[in-house]
Amino acid sequence: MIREIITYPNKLLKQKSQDVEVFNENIHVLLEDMYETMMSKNGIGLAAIQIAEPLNILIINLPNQDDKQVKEDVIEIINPKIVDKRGSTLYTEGCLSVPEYYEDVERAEWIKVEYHDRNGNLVTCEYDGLMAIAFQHECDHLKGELFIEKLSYLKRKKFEKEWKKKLKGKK
Ligand code: Y12
Ligand code: CO
Repeated sequence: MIREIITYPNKLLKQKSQDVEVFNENIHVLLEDMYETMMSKNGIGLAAIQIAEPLNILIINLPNQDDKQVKEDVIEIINPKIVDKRGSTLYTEGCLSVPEYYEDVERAEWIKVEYHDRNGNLVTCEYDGLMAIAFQHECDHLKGELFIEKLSYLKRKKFEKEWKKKLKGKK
């Protein structure tokens, strides 16, 4: 089922998510909902809190070599931990909870992570490139943080002004 994506400045986005304790059918249904919701908006990553579910769950589905997103490539990530990180890289990020806004963000270039899959199996992986960036962006959602909080003071001020104007225009 396609769910509503909550957008900035909804306070729920500031909430810290909780670990999944039981890997049951409810979690599988939530993962399917997240996938349908993300695909419906052409996203490549989504955290559960973005559909108002405060659980440590995220999905990432990067385009393949043919620039296509295929469901077989979706990575379902539960209770993630970034256990090591190195280097730094700059990438122009976007977020389905801050639609139509993109800005450069600095992140670690390489990360080592641990997480559980949908059946509770522990996975250890190393990522770089876009996957490392997406993973860090989504993990921030689980801590109640958005990429706009990483902007410089002046960029954030400009963003807030533009966002207020945009929200007023929607009334
Ligand atoms: C690199 C940087 C950030 C991420 C996090 C995941 N971000 C997204 O998936 C962003 C998707 C996005 C999609 C949009 O398109 C539609 O909504 C149709 C979009 O455009 C508009 O809002 C108009 C903005 C962002 C992963 C990797
Ligand atoms: Co986001």
